Amino acid sequence: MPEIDYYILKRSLTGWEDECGDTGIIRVYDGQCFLGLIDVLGHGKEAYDIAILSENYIAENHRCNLVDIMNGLHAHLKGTRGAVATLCRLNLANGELNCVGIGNISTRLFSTKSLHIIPRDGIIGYMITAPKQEQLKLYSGDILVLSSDGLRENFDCENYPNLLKGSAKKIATDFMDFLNKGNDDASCIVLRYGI
Ligand SMILES: [Mn+2]
Repeated sequence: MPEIDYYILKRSLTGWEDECGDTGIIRVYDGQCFLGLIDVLGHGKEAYDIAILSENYIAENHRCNLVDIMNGLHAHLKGTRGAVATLCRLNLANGELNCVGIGNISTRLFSTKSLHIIPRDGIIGYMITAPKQEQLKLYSGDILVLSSDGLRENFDCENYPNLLKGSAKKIATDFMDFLNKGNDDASCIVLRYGI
C-alpha cells in the first residue's frame, strides 16, 4: 500500500486561532483516509464556533457515506450563517478518491496532468443543490490539495517552481505563505499519495 503524508494548515484573518472560521479534519482508518475542509461564511469568533460545530459533526460521522455526511451537516448547520465544505475519502490501496463538495472549496489533484473537482453550488445550512459524489484516481506521486477561498486558486507554476516539492507540511506552508489573499481566513489540506 502506498504511504501517505498529509498536513492541515489554517490561518485566521485576525491571527487568533479561536477566530478562524476555516477548519480541516483527517482520519485514517481501515485502509482509508477521510479528509474534510470547511469554510464557515465570514470570520471571527462566531465563524469559529460554527467551524468547531461542523468539525465535531464530521468527526462523529466520518465513516458514513459522503453524501449522507454532507446532507447531515446541512441539517446540523440549519439556522447558522452556513458554510462551504468538501469531503473526500481515499482508498489507500488502489488510489480511488471520492469527493463531495458544496460551495467554493478548491479541490485539485496535481498529477502528470492537473485535475479539478467541480463542487456543487450552495451554502451548507442554508440552501444546497443535491450533493453529488465525484470520483478520481490517484497514482503514486500524486498530490491532492484542498484549499479555501482565502488562498488564491490560480497561480503560474513557473513562478513557484518549488511549490509542489517536499513534504505535505512544506507544501501546505508554501501555499499559505505564497497564495494567501490576506482578506479572509485561509486553510488547506495537502496529501501526498506515495512518497
Ligand atoms: Mn472563506
